[in-house]
Amino acid sequence: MNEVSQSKFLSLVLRHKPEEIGLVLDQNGWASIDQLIALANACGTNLSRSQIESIVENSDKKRFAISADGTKIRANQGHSVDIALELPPRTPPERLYHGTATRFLDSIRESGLHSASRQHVHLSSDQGTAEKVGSRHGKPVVLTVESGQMARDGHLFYISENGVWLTEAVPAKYLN
Ligand code: HQG
Repeated sequence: MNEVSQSKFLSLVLRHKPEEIGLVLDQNGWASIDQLIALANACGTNLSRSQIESIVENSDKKRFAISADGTKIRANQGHSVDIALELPPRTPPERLYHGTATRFLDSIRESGLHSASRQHVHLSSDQGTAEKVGSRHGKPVVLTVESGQMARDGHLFYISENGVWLTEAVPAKYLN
């Protein structure tokens, strides 16, 4: 299995379906690295400590973090499982960007951005990153979010370990 497949495997079990291999995440999304390796290998996905370290280090988006004591790993964002990242609320820049596909625009204009299966709506501080996120879904389009105004109106924003801005939902009136 190459590093990309291993990284996708980590995204699956650390963000969405830990139960698929019997992995247990704690309330903050951390998994024991030893347990992860044992369970992965038991279900036929070869994974070693050094391979995990290499994925964490080389992931283009810095998707995963290893705990300070080196025993645990978690995904920095993107979860659908109900865990608390325990990020402090942060004041966002005046504008943030969300990349999506053109086919979603009508629905987004009507009901705003919702987090779909994930815990948060994901926003980028630059348009280029947002465009890449959108192109995963089809013909990309970048929406501007009036995040400064949202924050003044009481909406909370967080920034993940890897620099992705997160908020619960974006009502349509804050979108351009
Ligand atoms: C869309 C990747 C219709 C939304 C990325 C998006 C990101 C609506 C899709 C992270 C809607 C959900 C997350 C509405 C939102 N009607 N469609 N009202 N509101 N949508 O994958 O933001 O590579 O759950 O626009 O880089 O694309 O996995 O979210 O198109 O950071 O590390 O519903 O995943 O990171 O799609 O991506 P997703 P996303 P990784």
